[in-house]
Amino acid sequence: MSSSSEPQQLTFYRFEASPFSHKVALALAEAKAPHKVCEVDLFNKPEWFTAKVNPVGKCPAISYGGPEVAPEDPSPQSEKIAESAVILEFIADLYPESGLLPKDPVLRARVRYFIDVVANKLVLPSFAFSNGVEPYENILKGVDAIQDLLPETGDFAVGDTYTIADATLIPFAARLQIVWKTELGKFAPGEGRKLGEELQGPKYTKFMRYLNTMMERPSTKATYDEELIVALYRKFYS
Ligand SMILES: N[C@@H](CCC(=O)N[C@@H](CS)C(=O)NCC(=O)O)C(=O)O
Repeated sequence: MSSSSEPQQLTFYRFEASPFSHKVALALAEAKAPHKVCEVDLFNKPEWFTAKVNPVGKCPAISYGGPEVAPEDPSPQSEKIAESAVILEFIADLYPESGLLPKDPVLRARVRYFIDVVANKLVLPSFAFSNGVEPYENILKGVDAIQDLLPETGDFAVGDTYTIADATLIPFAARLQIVWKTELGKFAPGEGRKLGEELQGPKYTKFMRYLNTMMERPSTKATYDEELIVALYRKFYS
């Protein structure tokens, strides 16, 4: 595939309810990046997806460049890119003026450090709690670490603009609310509610202020369908 400074066709293969796909949806929305969406049914994964898009079979993935073709039959001339963290950096590189990755090297390092903390200290404990293998206290430790990084004032995770650090945190932070509202998960009854009580208590004011602000942001509203996710959790945990 030839490279060019003008963004080319981009097809986003997603499973809408997935937080990893949500990261990419947020970055595309914030960059105002023209793209096509192809929903992949992960419960009934189509053969073409693994054969032609992502051999690992996971969403999100994108195809970039090459001719305009049907998403189910991507061109061999397009680049196929997987892994949400890689795709987010790619979108930031395609749209440098979006500010998704700041130009300043120090801010770039802070964005990447923030992303590392979210991945290791919030995402892993959140899945472990929902699968009934770790207590919610491990999530709170992750939120502590994130809260320490959040600024005292201002809306964003790092610096003065929306970055891929925000697009990485919001999908998982938003889904914590579903855990405490619905108690859907393999944890003991009442544990989800206790998590919610802790997070809405005085210790986590800064984190909740950040989250509430981000939930009102147009890119979040355009990409987050709580009912759809609750329906998936019901299917998954029943
Ligand atoms: N590390 C990957 C994780 C993606 C992932 O686990 N996606 C799940 C949906 S939440 C998936 O596609 N699962 C289907 C499968 O594993 O077959 C990323 O960040 O993109």
